[in-house]
Amino acid sequence: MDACRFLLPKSEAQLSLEQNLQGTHHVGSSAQARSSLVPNTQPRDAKPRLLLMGLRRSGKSSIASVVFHKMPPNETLFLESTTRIQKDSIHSFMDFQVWDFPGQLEYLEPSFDLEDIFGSLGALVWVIDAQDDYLDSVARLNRTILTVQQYYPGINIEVFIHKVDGLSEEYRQDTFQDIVQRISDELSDAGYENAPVHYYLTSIYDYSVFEAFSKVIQKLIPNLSTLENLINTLSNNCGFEKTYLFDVLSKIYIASDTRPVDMACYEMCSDYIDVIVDISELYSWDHPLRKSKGEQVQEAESHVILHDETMIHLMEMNKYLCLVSVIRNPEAKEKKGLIDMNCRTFQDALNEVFSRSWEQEQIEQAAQGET
Ligand SMILES: Nc1nc2c(ncn2[C@@H]2O[C@H](COP(=O)(O)OP(=O)(O)OP(=O)(O)O)[C@@H](O)[C@H]2O)c(=O)[nH]1
Ligand SMILES: [Mg+2]
Repeated sequence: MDACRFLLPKSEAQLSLEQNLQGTHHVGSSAQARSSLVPNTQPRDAKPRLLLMGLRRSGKSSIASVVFHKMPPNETLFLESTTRIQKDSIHSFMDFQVWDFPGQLEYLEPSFDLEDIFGSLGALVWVIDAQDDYLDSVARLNRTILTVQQYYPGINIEVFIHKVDGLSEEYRQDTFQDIVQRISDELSDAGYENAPVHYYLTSIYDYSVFEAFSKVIQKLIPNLSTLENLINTLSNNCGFEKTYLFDVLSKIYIASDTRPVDMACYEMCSDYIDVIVDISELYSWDHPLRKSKGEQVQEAESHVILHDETMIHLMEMNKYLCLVSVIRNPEAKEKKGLIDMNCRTFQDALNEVFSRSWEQEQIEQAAQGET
């Protein structure tokens, strides 16, 4: 394994990876300094909101804890039932909020203000326990969709058919088909054809919940197609088989090239981030006698060559994001310098995309202020 860079004295970038690891920038740390490259001009309440809803014990809090708080899946067994809405502010490449609802909350009753709950553009993530009887959950989801759609047609509805780890492959597919059918039938009976509802098979015991959340978050990123175009150009020029742009802490990928996602590839890249974060934790501490041998690169960078000559290449892009690529070309190790250079060019373009959207928001806000 070629991880020699991580034996060098600590660079600023390694420090930021550590900070990410310690979770200092994540939930509830609004005082944390932000990278100047990441837009932060939205008013607090304009952050996109993800609502986690579903019946009791369907797995909502477990999903939020595993994805955003790095809780090991087994420990979710000890989570208590949620009694009030849990609001998490996530500060990352894009600020957003995750609201975890108590299963028993009757939010459609007139005493609840729909504007308060659904008013901020985002996604409604409905969690269905696939190991349990799901008819009630489907009925309640349909009622929610029909109510919400009248007032907020722009909201994305994402259905997590959850806890599928306990189901056989065949039963999983049958359950999936059955749920999709029931929801679309009921909605079209109510006169609502082609509802924008998307379905995912998920479990906290594998990567499926990260993959599903990645898809949910990607729909909220305004520059997604620009990011995908940039990644496609990079991948084609460097012969990458698959490239992901990851949020380091949650390991959600915010964009990838447009080739089909291969789960094994995603798992490999996601695990590699853990390896690098662990290694930088071990070796990047300050040593009073250690002196830098020369100029240090700003961002953490590493690659590893596996037994079948596949190369995994990782480069930190900014405080929150890193680019991980899989290259199945034995010649790649001779062209490492070229790969690094192309990734740096991509990094410049990426940061320009973010700074541009930041400028755009400032212009929009100034225009709003004038009117
Ligand atoms: N097998 C399996 N169990 C899961 C999964 N996700 C959650 N669970 C279990 O489901 C149980 C309920 O999880 P919670 O996250 O507390 O459910 P909730 O939807 O937040 O429940 P309320 O707060 O009561 O609405 C816990 O024992 C979890 O360990 C999963 O993917 N697979
Ligand atoms: Mg809960």
